[in-house]
Amino acid sequence: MTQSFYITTPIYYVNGAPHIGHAYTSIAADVMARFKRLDGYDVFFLTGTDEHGQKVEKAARDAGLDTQAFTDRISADFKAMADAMGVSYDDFIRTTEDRHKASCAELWRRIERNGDIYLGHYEGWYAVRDEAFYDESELTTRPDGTRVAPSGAPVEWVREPSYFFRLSAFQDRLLTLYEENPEFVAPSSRRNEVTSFVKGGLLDLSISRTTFNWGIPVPDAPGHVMYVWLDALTNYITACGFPDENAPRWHYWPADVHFVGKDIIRFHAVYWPAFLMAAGLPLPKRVSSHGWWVVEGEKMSKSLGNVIEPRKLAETYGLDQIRYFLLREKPFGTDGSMSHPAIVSRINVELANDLGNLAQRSLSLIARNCGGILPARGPATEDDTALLTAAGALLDLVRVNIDRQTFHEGLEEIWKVIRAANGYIDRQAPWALNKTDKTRMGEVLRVLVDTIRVVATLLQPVMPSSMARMLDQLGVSADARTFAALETPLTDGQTLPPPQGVFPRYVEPVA
Ligand code: ME8
Repeated sequence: MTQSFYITTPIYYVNGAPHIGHAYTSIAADVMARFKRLDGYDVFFLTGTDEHGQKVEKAARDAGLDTQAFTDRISADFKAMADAMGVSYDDFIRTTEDRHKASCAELWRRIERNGDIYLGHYEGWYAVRDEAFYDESELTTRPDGTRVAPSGAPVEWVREPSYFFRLSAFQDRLLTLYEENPEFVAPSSRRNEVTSFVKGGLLDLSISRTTFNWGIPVPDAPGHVMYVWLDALTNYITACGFPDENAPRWHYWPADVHFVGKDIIRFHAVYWPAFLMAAGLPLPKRVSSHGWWVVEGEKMSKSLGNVIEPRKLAETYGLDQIRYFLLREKPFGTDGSMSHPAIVSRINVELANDLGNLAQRSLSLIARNCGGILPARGPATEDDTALLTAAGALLDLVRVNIDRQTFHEGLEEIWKVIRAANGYIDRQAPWALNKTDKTRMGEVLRVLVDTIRVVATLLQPVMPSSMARMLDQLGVSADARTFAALETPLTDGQTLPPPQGVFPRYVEPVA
C-alpha cells in the first residue's frame, strides 16, 4: 500500500491581506508536498484560514463590515494567493465551516470527559495581536508606559469567567515526548527553547472567553466561546474527518509535519500535543519552524509601508524564481533578509547562468549538430563517470535535506552537480568535437542531457512550471517525471523539441 504523508501549513488569520511571510510558509510546505508526491507517497497537504477570535473581529469592525462577510472576503484572498503562488494544497479549511465547529465541540467534550477541563476565573494579561495569554514575568514596559509581550504586542488586563485546560498536568508527558522524539521540534535550537519553557513549569491554560462572541460556542456553556488557539489547532484533525474515524481521510492522521513560523512554535509544540494527549488522540510527528524574513534589513510592518505582497513579487521576478529564492537564500530555521539585489543575483547567476545556460548550450548543440535527435551514450570516460555518479547520488542527498527541511542545503547539493556539469561541458568542449569526433560529441551531449534530466526532475517541487518546460525539451514524457522514473533511461534517437531558454536574465526596467 502507498505510504501516506500529511503536511500542513498554519491557517492564516484573516485580519489583513496575505504577505510574503504567509507565502513563505506555504511555499516551503508545498515544496515538501510536491517532493513527497514525486517520491511515491500518498500526500495530503492542508492549508486554510483561521477566522475566529478578537483580532479578526476587531479587523472586521475597523473595516466596517459584518464579521462573516469580512472573513469570506479575506479568506478568498488567501486562497487566491495560494493558487497564484503554485501551492498545491489538497484541501483549504476555514474555521467558520460547520465541519470544523463539530470537530472542535467533540474535541472539547473528549478533553472534558477525561477530567482536564474545569471552570474558573481568568485574571491576567492578554495580547489580542498574538491571541495569547502572558504571565506578568514575560512583560516589559515601553517608555510611554505600555506593557508589551515579548513579541512587542501590547497586552491588556482581562478578567472573566473561563474554562481552563489542565496544562500543568502534562509537563512530564511533554518532556518525555521531546526526549523520546528528538525530531518532534525542529530545528534543534527551537527544541531547546520549547524544552526549557516546559521545564520552567506550565500554568493551566484559559481556553474559553466570555467578553466577545466571535468564536465556536463551548458545548453546554452559554456565553463561552472557545479560545481561538484551541479552535485553530483543531483544524488539523477536522480536515481528516474528525471525529469520524471511518472518514476517508482519517488514515492521514497523525500529521507527518506541521510547518510553522518561529512565533507560533509554543502553540504547536506544547499546547497542541497536550490537547491531543488529553483527548487520547495520536500526536503529530514533527513541528518544523522557520525564521522570519525582513525586507531590505527592516522588519515588515504596515506602518513602515514595506509589507511585501507575494503576488507582486512573482509578477516582477517570476513565480518560480521567487520560490527558488525563498528556499535558497536563507536556512529554513533562521531569519533572513530579502532585497532586490539578492533576488536579482540568484536569478542571474544561479538560474540564468548556471542552470539555464547549461541546458540551453547542451540542447542547442543537439538541435544544431545532431539534427535534434537524442544521441546515445557511448563507453564512459572517467570524466563521464564522475558526473553521472554525482547525478545518480543526488536523489538520496536531496531527500535527506527535504526530510530535515534544510531546503537550502538540498539546493546546494543540486547546484554542486550543475556546477560540475558546467565544468564538464567546458572541458569536453562538444562544440569543438563537432569537427573532430562527432560520435564522441553525441556521447558528451547525452551525458549532459542525462545529468540535466536528474537536476530538472529533482527541482520540480521548487520550480514546477520552469522544470516542466525543461523536461519537455529534454524529451521526458509527462508520465516519466517521478523519482522512480529516473531509473528508466530516455529513448535514444527520439526527436527533441526545439530548445527555448527557460530562465531569462533579470534586466532592470528602464526608468
Ligand atoms: O499565527 N517572515 O497566523 P498568522 C516569515 N492563525 N514568516 C512570517 C512573517 C515574516 N515576516 N510574518 C508572519 C497565525 N509569518 C495563526 C496560526 S495555526 C493553527 C494558527 C508567518 O496569519 C508566521 O511565522 O499570524 C506564521 O507561521 C504564519 O505567517 C501565520 O501567521
